[in-house]
Amino acid sequence: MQWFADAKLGIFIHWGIYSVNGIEESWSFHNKKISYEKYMKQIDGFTANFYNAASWADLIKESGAKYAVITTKHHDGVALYDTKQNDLSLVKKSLAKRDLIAPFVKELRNRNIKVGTYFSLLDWSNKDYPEFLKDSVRYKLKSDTLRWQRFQRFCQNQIQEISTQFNPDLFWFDGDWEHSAEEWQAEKIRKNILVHNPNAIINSRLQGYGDYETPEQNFPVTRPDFKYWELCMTTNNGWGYRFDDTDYKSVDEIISIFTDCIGNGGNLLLDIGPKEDGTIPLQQQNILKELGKWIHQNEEAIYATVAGLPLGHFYGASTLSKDSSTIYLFVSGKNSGDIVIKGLDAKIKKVSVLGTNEILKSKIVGKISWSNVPGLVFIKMPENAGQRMSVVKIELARKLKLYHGKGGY
Ligand code: JFZ
Repeated sequence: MQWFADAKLGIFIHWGIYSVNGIEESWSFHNKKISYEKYMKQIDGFTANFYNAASWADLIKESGAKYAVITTKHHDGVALYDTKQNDLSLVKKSLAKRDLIAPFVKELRNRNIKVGTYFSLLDWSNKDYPEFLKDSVRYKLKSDTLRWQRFQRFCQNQIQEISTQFNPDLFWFDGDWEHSAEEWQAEKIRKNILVHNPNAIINSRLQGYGDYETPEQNFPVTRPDFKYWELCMTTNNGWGYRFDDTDYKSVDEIISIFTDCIGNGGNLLLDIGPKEDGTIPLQQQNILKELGKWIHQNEEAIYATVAGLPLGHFYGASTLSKDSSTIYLFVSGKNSGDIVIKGLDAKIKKVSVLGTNEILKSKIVGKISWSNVPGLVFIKMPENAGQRMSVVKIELARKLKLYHGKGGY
């Protein structure tokens, strides 16, 4: 899990036929906003005409992400790679006429970016799959176990294809909620993946057989207690390309969310949705580039770090160097007053701003001689510390020690 813990940022890619009309991925027909037939008709309009896997990978590199996760098949059952299990792929059915995953995997590997494959276990297009529309099922699993076994074989064969064709570093499953671990044979799925690649990482959406948790869109308020986790989040409102979705998060908002994730020991998996022709919306390109600029300026506070000060010591996000002798505080660029740290029981060697190396004055306030409760640390911020979030680097004379008590006398 080490590369994952160190990666901090991943880019999620939702690409599929839903980008043709620019409607919600898979859920739009499942929830009957559009008929299944009309939804599937989008396949005729999918071209991948300007798809350039190298420039996608360049953009991801530029964003500062260390891994990417791309949809190999969403709930609609349309594969983006050349599956031999059925005909429902962009290779066989669309004008793209080629495997869209293989070139991307190659370009990621060329740039040392880890490869993640999203795969939906549930497949609302497969005739052997029980569930279909929100209020209709094809059959009851218990009433036709042979039919379900046929689907299981299909599903597991597709996972096997992905394993052998792309050898992903990370399997990002989805759609597990419609069936139990036993019904999916989750244990067997996990085992087969690890037989092929013992180092593969599996997300949690495999009914308990994964390696890390995946809160989605919803931001954790208290620090999650699982060791590894990743927040997946959209740049606007939808996962796939939606021409009417202009509700983008600002770069500053994304930086603030990102620092909060890593400050709490997690990763951010930030989503983009390319158009059917393979171009990435300009707003999303801009977000990734600007985020990358900020990350590259502050790398020291990001990649080689672990979760920062626990709740209560500092009102903001922070990270720690792995040897816990350096604290990195993330401070809004607009802040120009004092910042305060409570309960820091360690001698401060030096306080500076990352990037500019400006030295900051710090002062211990309210340390009582007869008490072992540490005083408050006040740090003077420079006026107009920076356009975006700044990082205050606190070097300690020894390893971090914190007082987390309730005061007293
Ligand atoms: C899932 C997918 O359904 C979604 O399309 C996207 O791929 C995202 C990353 O993962 O998100 C969910 C999962 C469950 C529900 C909604 C979205 N749900 O139960 O309503």
